[in-house]
Amino acid sequence: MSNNSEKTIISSCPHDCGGRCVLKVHVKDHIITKIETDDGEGTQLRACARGRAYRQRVYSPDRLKYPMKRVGERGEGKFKQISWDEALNKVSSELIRIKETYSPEAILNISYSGNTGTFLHNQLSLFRLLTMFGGFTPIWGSASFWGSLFSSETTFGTVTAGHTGDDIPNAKYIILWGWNPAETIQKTNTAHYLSLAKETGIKIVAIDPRFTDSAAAFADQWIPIRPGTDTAMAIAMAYVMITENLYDSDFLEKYTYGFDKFEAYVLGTDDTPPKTPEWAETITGVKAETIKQIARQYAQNKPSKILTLGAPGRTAFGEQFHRALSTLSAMTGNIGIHGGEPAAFGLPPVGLHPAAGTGLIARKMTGNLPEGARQRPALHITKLWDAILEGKNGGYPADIKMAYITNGNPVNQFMNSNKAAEALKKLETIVVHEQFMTPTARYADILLPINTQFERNDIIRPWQGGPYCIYMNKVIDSLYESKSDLEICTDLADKLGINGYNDLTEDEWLRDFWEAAKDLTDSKPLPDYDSFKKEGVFKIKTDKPVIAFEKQISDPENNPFPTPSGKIEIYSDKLKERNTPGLPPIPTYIEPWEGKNDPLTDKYPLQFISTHSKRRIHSNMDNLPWMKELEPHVVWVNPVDAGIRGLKNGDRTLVFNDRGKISIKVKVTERIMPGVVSIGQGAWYRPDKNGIDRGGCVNVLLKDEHSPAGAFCSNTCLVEVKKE
Ligand SMILES: Nc1nc2c(c(=O)[nH]1)N[C@H]1C(S)=C(S)[C@@H](COP(=O)(O)OP(=O)(O)OC[C@H]3O[C@@H](n4cnc5c(=O)[nH]c(N)nc54)[C@H](O)[C@@H]3O)O[C@H]1N2
Ligand SMILES: Nc1nc2c(c(=O)[nH]1)N[C@H]1C(S)=C(S)[C@@H](COP(=O)(O)OP(=O)(O)OC[C@H]3O[C@@H](n4cnc5c(=O)[nH]c(N)nc54)[C@H](O)[C@@H]3O)O[C@H]1N2
Ligand code: SF4
Ligand SMILES: [Mo]
Repeated sequence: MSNNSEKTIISSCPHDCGGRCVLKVHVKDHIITKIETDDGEGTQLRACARGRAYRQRVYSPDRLKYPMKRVGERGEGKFKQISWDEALNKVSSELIRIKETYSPEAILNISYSGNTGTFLHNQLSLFRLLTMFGGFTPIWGSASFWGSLFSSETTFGTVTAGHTGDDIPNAKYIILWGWNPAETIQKTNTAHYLSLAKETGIKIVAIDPRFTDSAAAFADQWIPIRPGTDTAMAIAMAYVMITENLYDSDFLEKYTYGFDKFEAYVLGTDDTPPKTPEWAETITGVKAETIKQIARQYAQNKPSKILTLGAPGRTAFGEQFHRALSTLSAMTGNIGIHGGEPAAFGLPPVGLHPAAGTGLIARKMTGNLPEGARQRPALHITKLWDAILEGKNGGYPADIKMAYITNGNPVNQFMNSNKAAEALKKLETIVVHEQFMTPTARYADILLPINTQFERNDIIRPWQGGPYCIYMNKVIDSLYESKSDLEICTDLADKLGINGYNDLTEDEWLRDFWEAAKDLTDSKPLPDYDSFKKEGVFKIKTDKPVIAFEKQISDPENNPFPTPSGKIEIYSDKLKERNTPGLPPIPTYIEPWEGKNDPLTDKYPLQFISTHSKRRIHSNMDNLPWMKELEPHVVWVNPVDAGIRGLKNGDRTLVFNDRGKISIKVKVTERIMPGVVSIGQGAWYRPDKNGIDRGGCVNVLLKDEHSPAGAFCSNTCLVEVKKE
């Protein structure tokens, strides 16, 4: 084919948004000219504005172009170009120095969600290198949905507990519980299935402190609720179902374990107060009558679905929220049936097995591990800054001396950005692999430029599983001097004298993965590698929606749930034994810190939530002009709260608490309930000389604390707002 002819190449976005859509990339003379999306057979996997704008990200003047070393202060962003050889010599000599002077666990690997669902190019490149080098301190905790994962494991014994999106129109009643898929992508096409449901007249309600685009587009009723109190509403719904005999006692008897203990708590026969709708009204701000109505409608319109992902559980004691919702789905027998849903982690039992990528990488690694290269004790993602500042003296497992950061923007995305900045200044060495000069990259000593997915080959599976996969074909050669994480780690392995890190080409790796995927995946047949690569998209044909726990419900004798009791565990003996404060064996409402009764409300009376934004994938794309046009970055404040503070639409305000201050314009709107304010997460941290963040990064405000099981509490926070 001549260089002049235009070609169309199939790819996708690998960042951590909930979609995995088809990008049809047009390329002419090695330049990307435009990006279209799926117009093929079957349900189309249509890209959003962010995916279609990706050309601007690839060709952004801000792309990191060559290796650099820091010449200014950490955080200042002053760097000087160096050669790859100098950069990699420095990185390898620092790795050796830190390991030999201190110990391997002095090296903290902060690699996060820059690539998710990709088989080859992801955070495992560094994970594998550092493991083969002799170990490091890893991190744990999913900012996204740890509460939900924990709940699904505890209640159902597995996280494969969701339905495919095409089951949505099978429901008779749908609750969008802190769920906004019109803006915050969950599974590709969810909004499409919700519109089908709406067209057929299915009643949809939205429970959310904000009147979201999803509520506006799909819901018949909006129920504003105080952040972090949803568990109380769910438990009061159980009260209504029990006292009005609106629950399926046969289902509970046959399939669940420990309902009687939950029932005693709900009714108050265990010496706690009864969890009446009136009790919940004072906590949640939702009228008792509304709670009764929702409980009755959910129970009486079977099959019914509660759809949620992480936001109400991204709160203090958020684990309880997910366990309470799954209990409601069990009480109504909405599990293992089409149109129902276990209100659990949304991974459906279909599609490429995740272990095809990660598992094979792990297998390849084990043959080459040096003595003692075991996994070290991990640090929770909310505790990294304290761990660096306090070390072993503060009770942390290691004294951290070096941070190696790939695929993440932790200064921006993990809580307490000001503390992050302080902590990173304390380290001896920081290495960052990035595509852009992000707030985290500004702290690097050595900053290495990474190519984009269009500059390499990969295979990707949908974020929450699903019936398709995409071959992300390389579109153009790597721009400037950029490389992939894998290429850099391969070069470093040479410098470090590590044998067997990477003896395969990209194509050989992907071929191996595909063969492993074929063996591991139930959905058969998968096409051969070469035709998959050529076609780009493989949609697994299913004759009906794929749902979780069908066998466990239709034939329970032969298919117990993978829990200790073999049943759905409303009560958990494991949690009883674990005996951790804040993790009771049944789902209960526990009052969050920084909630409406916290004495701190005297100083900071507003509850603050941070939502995922339609113009960014976390912090990715904050710097793209096309995305800036899509939505202004503002704080939402209700007219009542604005009135008290003399704020008018468009005023510049300070949103603040003891942890930090953000300067941001206000949107005065009834789309948020009184007493609550919100800002889209992901804007880049840009502190001025007075320490006021001019970029609008929400994590300046958030407390670096996690819930007892590890949930990330980014919707638990108190602030005040005033005119700047
Ligand atoms: N307050 C608050 N904080 C939050 C949230 C919230 O709702 N509120 N949400 C949380 C959630 S759910 C999540 S998942 C986290 C996300 O946390 P992060 O994963 O830290 O966030 P991203 O902004 O996606 O950062 C990924 C970075 O990887 C870079 N990158 C992309 N591709 C590559 C690559 O191939 N190699 C390398 N080396 N880098 C690459 C991108 O440029 C980007 O800067 O944020 C969490 N933080
Ligand atoms: N466009 C876009 N899509 C994304 C992402 C992105 O960055 N951009 N990130 C992806 C990732 S990694 C994740 S984890 C998911 C996150 O997915 P979600 O957690 O579902 O998304 P959020 O936007 O944080 O929150 C959804 C809704 O919950 C509401 N909410 C907040 N706190 C509470 C509460 O206490 N109670 C109730 N009832 N509602 C509450 C918010 O107002 C918001 O409308 O999104 C994914 N999809
Ligand atoms: S950003 Fe997410 S929703 Fe948008 S096109 Fe890419 S994968 Fe799809
Ligand atoms: Mo996430």
